[in-house]
Amino acid sequence: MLRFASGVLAVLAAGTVQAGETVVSIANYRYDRQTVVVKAGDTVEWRNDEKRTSHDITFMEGGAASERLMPGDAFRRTFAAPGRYPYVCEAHKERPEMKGEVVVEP
Ligand SMILES: [Cu+2]
Repeated sequence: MLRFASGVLAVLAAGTVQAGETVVSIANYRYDRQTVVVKAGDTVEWRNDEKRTSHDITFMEGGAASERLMPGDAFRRTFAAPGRYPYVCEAHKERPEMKGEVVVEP
């Protein structure tokens, strides 16, 4: 019970994860989850957890792309409309682990 309570406090203190938000960590030249499924209106956050490599998130449909994310940087996008949103890291798109997809359910 104590352990559970302190875990909750740690999450709140970090202040990064809120209800309706999904985090994709980037490390070792890969997105840690290649497919994430969310609901319309949800926000996805990508976080560069590398030591020294920068990455980006570039959506295939165009229009939305992150800046080049330096280590420690994060990018967020809120998905209003249901659909499939494939993306790559433009800088490393030849790597299969640097591709991902957000599936937005109604
Ligand atoms: Cu990359």
